[in-house]
Amino acid sequence: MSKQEGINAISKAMTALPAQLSDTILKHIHSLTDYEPVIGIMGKTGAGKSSLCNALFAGEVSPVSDVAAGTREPLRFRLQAGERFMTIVDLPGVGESESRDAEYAAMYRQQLPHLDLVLWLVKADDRALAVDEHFYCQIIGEDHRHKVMFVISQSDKIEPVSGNTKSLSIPQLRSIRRKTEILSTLFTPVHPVCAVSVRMQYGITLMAERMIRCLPREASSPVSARLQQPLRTTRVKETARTDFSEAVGDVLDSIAAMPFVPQIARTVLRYVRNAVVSVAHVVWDFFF
Ligand SMILES: Nc1nc2c(ncn2[C@@H]2O[C@H](COP(=O)(O)OP(=O)(O)OP(=O)(O)O)[C@@H](O)[C@H]2O)c(=O)[nH]1
Ligand SMILES: [Mg+2]
Repeated sequence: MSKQEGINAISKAMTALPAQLSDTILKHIHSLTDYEPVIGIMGKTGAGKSSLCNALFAGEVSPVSDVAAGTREPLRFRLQAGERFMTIVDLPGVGESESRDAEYAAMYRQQLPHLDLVLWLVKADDRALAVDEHFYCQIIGEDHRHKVMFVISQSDKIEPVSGNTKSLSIPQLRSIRRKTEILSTLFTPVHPVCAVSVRMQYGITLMAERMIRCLPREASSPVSARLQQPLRTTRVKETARTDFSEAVGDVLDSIAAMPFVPQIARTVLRYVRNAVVSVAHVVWDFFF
């Protein structure tokens, strides 16, 4: 299956449009298929950020900037899987000194608009949540909270820890549910709180499915393509497929709304819109 075949199929659904207009639309669809997502990751040091990224995403990781130890700059990693790229930004600050709040606020104001989603890890046995709450309230502006997804990490470390190294015990699962409720109350997050353990491979599939649902339309398919193979579940693919076809619909709508488009072309555009969206839905596999 090649990308070109997908493009051809979409192009066929637009034969009624003037060539110039369908070319413009195809160019936009091309850039949707090439979109390079950017995911931020936050949490205190040792929360399990690197471990979770490795559990979620496949591919070669290369640091983009090497920053000297001690400097608190976001670390960018570019992840390559085949011809596809994704960027992970390791964001500093949580649990550090309040005296640097102004500095962090400025850094986050600069970073957040460029991130598709931020995974915020809270270690299961970390009770110093006031620090996270302070940071969330002071540093992450209201208008970016929809980009934050809270994840309870290292769930196997929650009390009561047993000798079992394969799965969480029933009392631990109960503690996890309580911790989830505590975080939900404390942060009133836009998205549901997830719990994972990389060590025990607990909760990762569900977390990945929710992450795909939290992502903006244009980002869910490219992120799904970079997930570890077992995490590319039917649900992940269906969410991504629908998002992609709706993003294609958005392209047509925005072009139909442009002032230079002649009335007649606008009418044809509205007429073919749903057919194009349906084709995009079907040919998703050619792209991702
Ligand atoms: N028991 C257990 N340990 C884990 C889990 N995930 C990570 N760890 C361990 O926790 C430690 C910290 O994990 P990292 O992934 O390096 O954490 P980090 O947030 O990237 O840390 P910094 O980059 O230093 O901020 C490592 O020793 C991991 O092996 C988990 O699910 N369960
Ligand atoms: Mg790390």
